[in-house]
Amino acid sequence: MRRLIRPALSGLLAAAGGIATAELVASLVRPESSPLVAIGGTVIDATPTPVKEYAVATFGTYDKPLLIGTILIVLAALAAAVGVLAVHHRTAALLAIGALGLVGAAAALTRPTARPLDALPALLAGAVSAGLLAWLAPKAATAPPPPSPAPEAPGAANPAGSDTVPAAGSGSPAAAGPAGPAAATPAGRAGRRSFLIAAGLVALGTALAGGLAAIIRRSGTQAADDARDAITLPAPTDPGPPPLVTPGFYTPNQDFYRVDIALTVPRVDPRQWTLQITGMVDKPVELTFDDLLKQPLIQRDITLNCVSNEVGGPYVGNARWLGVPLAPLLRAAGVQAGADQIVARAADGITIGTPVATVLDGRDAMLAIAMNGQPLPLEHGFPVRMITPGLYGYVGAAKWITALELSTFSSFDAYWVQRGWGATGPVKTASRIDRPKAFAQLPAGTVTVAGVAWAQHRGISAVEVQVDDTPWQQAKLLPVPSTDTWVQWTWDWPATAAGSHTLRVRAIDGTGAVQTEQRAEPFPDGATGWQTLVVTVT
Ligand SMILES: Nc1nc2c(c(=O)[nH]1)N[C@H]1C(S)=C(S)[C@@H](COP(=O)(O)O)O[C@H]1N2
Ligand SMILES: [Mo]
Repeated sequence: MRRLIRPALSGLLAAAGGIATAELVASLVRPESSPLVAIGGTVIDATPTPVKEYAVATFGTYDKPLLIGTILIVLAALAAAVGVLAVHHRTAALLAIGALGLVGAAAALTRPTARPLDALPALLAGAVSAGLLAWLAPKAATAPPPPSPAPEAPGAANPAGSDTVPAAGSGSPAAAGPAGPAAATPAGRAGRRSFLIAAGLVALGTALAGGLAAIIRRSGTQAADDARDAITLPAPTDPGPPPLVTPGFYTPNQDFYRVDIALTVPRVDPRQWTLQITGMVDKPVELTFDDLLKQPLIQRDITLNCVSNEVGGPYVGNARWLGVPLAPLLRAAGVQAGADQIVARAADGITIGTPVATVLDGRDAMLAIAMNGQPLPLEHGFPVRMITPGLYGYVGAAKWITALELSTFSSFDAYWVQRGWGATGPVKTASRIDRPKAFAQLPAGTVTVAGVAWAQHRGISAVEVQVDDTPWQQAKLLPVPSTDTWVQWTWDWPATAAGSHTLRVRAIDGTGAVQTEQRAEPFPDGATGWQTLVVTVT
């Protein structure tokens, strides 16, 4: 076993050196061309929906670091195996490590946003790794521990001049240690030293390249941040209702949930950015960011939520958006008869299909450029994203958009629809208890039960709370600017009876429909069911 350590280590170091080189080159060329990002993206696209659901539900925003971590672990295991393979089959090992580079290049080239140069980092990773392995492998093999002297021949002397390390294979950990009592032969020691020096050099180079890549990458984000800071937001032509002052009504940008497939946040330069409106239109349009800022702007409060949100879950937020109404832009382009889907294309390669009807029916569907008074944060779609009140994000809220193509639902399935999710994605009525928390211990007395409820564009007409099996109680609804936002509700519970109690909430939407009790998983078109939690009154 011990004799495999150095070969495995040489495989690991060779791969690490290659990956660090690739990261460095990718940071200079394009962050999306990193083989780790490309392979990660390929894995995300190929992951079966239930697994993806599980990952989002279980790991939340940590799903991405976890994915990259897993890929690194798999690569490390493969690299160690290749290092061991190099002991007896050097050529095969070099080919295998080169092949890993080709896999990375294939992943990079098949990404939806691929450019030919994206293959470069992965190809370099393969070549550098193979070169490093070719250099390290002989050194790792110079001093393989010999078989331990057979116990039957305790007297057998170490053959003089052997370049092996006597007794190193005996199984005693100390024996192989640098200060082990069984001293290495001079040649064995020299071999080990040359391996350690080489390994140290590769480790150092890897750390330097990796560190430099991280610094360059950060400066790239900085450039996008600077472009964002340089934007002066125009005042809205139509400012909408005045902002609400109720705490918690708006979700601060830094707390706003984030769900997307982008392993690196796209960095779109607004000065280079254009939006194409093409497909089934009479007059295709191309707009620059400045063109967009010159359009009449509306300001609206709109709640956004994710179809993957579980009952009681966190993937919902409310913000004040500033943007260009989409309907007039579409009308100017002249939507042709039969076009029922707007396919948004985005810088992360995704496609999001929005029903034309929802955009043209008078609701405030917009191309948003600001969120809560700030240009869109990079993670939330800078410079321009769509917001469609009443639709889940995966059908109505494409971030980092670059093109809108008028099309039909029968001729094109967008990204999530290809993966089995519903095509039109209207939000379902939902309600959530934010206070008290599940399993809270509450002193007897009046307990304020509070939360939010949403049914964007239909609105919420009532929220009811039930304690155990007692009659449903009307919660008080706080004011809202429109039907497009969540509604904050509170109800004072006279919690007098000590013991365990079940709290339940349900909402009634603006059409009078009661939120269904029927439990449904998020897949394929949104979770349903009443949130229920248990608390103890003491
Ligand atoms: N370009 C792009 N836009 C996207 C997505 C994405 O993966 N890529 N995810 C969508 C989903 S599923 C949701 S719920 C919302 C989330 O928007 P947020 O991250 O700003 O909250 O963005 C939508 N727009
Ligand atoms: Mo979503």
